[in-house]
Amino acid sequence: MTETAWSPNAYVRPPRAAPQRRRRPPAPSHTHHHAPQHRHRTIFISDVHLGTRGCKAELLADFLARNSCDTLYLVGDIVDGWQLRRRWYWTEAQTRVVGEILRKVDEGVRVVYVPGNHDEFLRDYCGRSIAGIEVVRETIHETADGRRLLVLHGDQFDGVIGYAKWLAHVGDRAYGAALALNDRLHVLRRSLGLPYWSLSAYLKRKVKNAVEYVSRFEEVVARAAAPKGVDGVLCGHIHQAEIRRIGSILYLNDGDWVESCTALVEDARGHLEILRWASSSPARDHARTRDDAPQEAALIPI
Ligand SMILES: [Mn+2]
Repeated sequence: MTETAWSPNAYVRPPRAAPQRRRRPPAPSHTHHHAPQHRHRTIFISDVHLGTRGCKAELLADFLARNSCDTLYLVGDIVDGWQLRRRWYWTEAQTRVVGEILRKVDEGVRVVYVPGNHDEFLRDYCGRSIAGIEVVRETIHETADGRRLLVLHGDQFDGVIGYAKWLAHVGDRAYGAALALNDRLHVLRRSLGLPYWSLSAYLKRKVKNAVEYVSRFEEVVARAAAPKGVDGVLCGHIHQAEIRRIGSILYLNDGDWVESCTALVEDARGHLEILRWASSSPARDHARTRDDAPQEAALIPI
């Protein structure tokens, strides 16, 4: 038999003739390296927050195993140093994410790490290479069709935005939960003789602020990029994937792997698009039950 069907049952790992020359990361048992690969020129991901419960490590390991590229950009907040200082939270799936990234390095993929505010401890190593990964403060990516994109995390603009950054995380889900809580709160306040106060109305105002925060962030980033003579800017930080033109600048955000599970990908012709892995992956249902904590995800600060 010359052809082997690539089904999990038919595949038998051939015996190794000689010891491997290069030490490889442990092979993840649940991801499917023989599965069809989605081929990209470039993959951008950020805001993975490894070390937190909110991190969708299962989905990300699956995404990395099934998507190949020439260059992988890690656009900050990949490891959550803030969280790890408080309490160590690490799972097998998170180890697999690290393994999949190192596997790409071994396969010859150029991996570039632009540290964010949660992994700012890595900013001390900018200009160095760690485990084959280039660490840089910010960089320029040139697309296949010759456009120049400034790549940075985005936290440097927090100070000029003027909205509390945690508001960006008060989403619809928290609002829905608040509506249910609102009635019970009302009963409690009445029994204590307190006047009516609407938690849901309070949060609705906050959500409106969150929307304003996001659009303001996008405008501030685009405005900062314009004088640098680039065609666009790519960042993360606010956990909101986006591709839109702001003035003369193409604003791109690759989203996050805490809530939306998004990556930004470029194809061989320079076409850029947002990839939403959670809604397209067969691993989704599996991951939802094992590696998901939606109520905590909303609490991770950007
Ligand atoms: Mn950040």
